[in-house]
Amino acid sequence: MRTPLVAGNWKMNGSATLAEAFGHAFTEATLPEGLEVVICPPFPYLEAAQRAFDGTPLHLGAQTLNPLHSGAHTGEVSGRMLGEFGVRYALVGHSERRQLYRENDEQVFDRLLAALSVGLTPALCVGETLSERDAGHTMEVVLRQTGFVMSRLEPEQRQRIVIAYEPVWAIGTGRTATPKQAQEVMAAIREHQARHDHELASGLRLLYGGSMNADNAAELLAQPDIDGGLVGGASLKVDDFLAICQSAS
Ligand code: G2H
Repeated sequence: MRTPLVAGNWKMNGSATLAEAFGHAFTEATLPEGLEVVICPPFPYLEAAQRAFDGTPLHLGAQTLNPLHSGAHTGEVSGRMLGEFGVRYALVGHSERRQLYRENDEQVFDRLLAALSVGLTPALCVGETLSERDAGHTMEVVLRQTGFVMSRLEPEQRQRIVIAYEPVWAIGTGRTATPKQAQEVMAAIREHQARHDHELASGLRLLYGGSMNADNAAELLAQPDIDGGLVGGASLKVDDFLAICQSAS
């Protein structure tokens, strides 16, 4: 049995006040049994969020981390520092990091390793662009991105990661992958891993991300290979995010 997970990625949005609102709402909320819920706020709000989420089912995640523990890297934040704020998860390889900050597969892998080394659960984001989909290269791109990381990890490390499939054309566009499209790619990711390690593949948590909202979440989350969601825009509204969490079971 895979533990379902819904993670909110605030990106460069939100506030300490929003973190407090989430804390209040989730103190009272009834969630599906066993569901893990994570919020990834911008770094400056981590402390406020840690305080606000205390005693609630909400866990903290980071949107990125530096591959190193410390050093002369102006503007960067290490996994060890994140751990001091109770952070448990870290996104790596989000398409915005790959596109806007030129992160390549090697750099994504280094960040993921850094997360594992300090006990954080990395959520590896993968996904194809619209032109790659139109050219029929979806599977090739997604399996290359996942394979690059998985093939370099020890078996024990592979069990500690989560993979988020986020088609780039569905991110922040309001254009969601259909449940069938998402399921198809996510089943392929699992099948590909199963060729190497069946047990690992059946325990691997796969999240869908890309314009998930309160209206489309239930159908997406009902797909057999979708174990949760990575939610951007809709994670900035308490009621919408709560509704998405409640539709996961
Ligand atoms: C994909 C997702 C969250 P949104 O980036 O990672 O964002 O739900 O706004 O498409």
